[in-house]
Amino acid sequence: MDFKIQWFPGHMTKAKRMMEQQLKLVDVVVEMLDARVPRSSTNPMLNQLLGQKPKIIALNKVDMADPAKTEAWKDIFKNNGLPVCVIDCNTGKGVKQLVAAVQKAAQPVIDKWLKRGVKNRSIRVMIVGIPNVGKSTLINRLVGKNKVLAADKPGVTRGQQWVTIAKGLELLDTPGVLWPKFDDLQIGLNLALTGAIKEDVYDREQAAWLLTEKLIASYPQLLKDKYAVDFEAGAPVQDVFEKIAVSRGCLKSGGLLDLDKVVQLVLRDFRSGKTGRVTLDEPDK
Ligand SMILES: Nc1nc2c(ncn2[C@@H]2O[C@H](COP(=O)(O)OP(=O)(O)OP(=O)(O)O)[C@@H](O)[C@H]2O)c(=O)[nH]1
Ligand SMILES: [Mg+2]
Repeated sequence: MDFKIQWFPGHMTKAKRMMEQQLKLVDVVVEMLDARVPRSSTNPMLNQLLGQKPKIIALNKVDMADPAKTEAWKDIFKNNGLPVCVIDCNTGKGVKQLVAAVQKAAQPVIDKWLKRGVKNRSIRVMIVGIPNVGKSTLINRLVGKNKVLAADKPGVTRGQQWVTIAKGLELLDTPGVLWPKFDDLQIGLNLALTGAIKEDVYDREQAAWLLTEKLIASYPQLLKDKYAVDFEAGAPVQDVFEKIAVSRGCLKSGGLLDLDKVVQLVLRDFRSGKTGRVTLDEPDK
């Protein structure tokens, strides 16, 4: 597979440097991952930056992910010794458990302060993750109002912002960070499909094509139900696109099928979870 992304390493380097500086100020780090792509959304540089600092994994957007695979991913993180919380920031499911996990992870630090006679210092938590994963939405959930800006496009949060979420708990919202190079092109594709990368830096047609290939192989029924089409196991993408075009009336003047429209449709439906609950990263690999 050859899926290219036009990249801007300069911007990413700056974000990484900012993250490094802020890390010194915090007690616990929450790495928010997209439950549809838990592997692809893990920052490969983070562990090295963290050193001994406790980290908690928050698998977000579980409402859009495949429930069985989410369970499997949860076990993988647990088996690697990482506390993991499964959350849905749109409804607030799992958010309380995440706060409890943060408090637990911070306990050793609190004990250390107490020994030194420091009593009322707040726990400082930093939330990191790829663009558009839901970091700001989580913070708004925790404070119960729209304290920070959140929207469905990557790159919404620009600067760092501290928010007090409860007595003794302060949270730092950070801009989404990606890394300069993907080890595997599949990672770039998965991040593009789930909305961490702006549409204008990759080939949408190719992305839609590869997504549909995956859906035909792993979630054929979802495609059939969503677009009211039928196809054989392993059907070519071209055929499925044409069937969707017919079913959805995607036509150009003269009655030709408008496959560009199908490309938009397939990508938009997937990104917003309308295709159904899909996990792109297989837990067994
Ligand atoms: N379905 C679903 N959508 C969510 C969930 N959490 C957040 N979102 C949506 O994801 C989009 C991005 O949310 P933000 O909170 O702005 O993401 P962010 O991580 O702060 O993004 P940047 O600031 O760009 O790094 C918004 O449209 C949210 O409504 C969730 O659990 N489920
Ligand atoms: Mg944000």
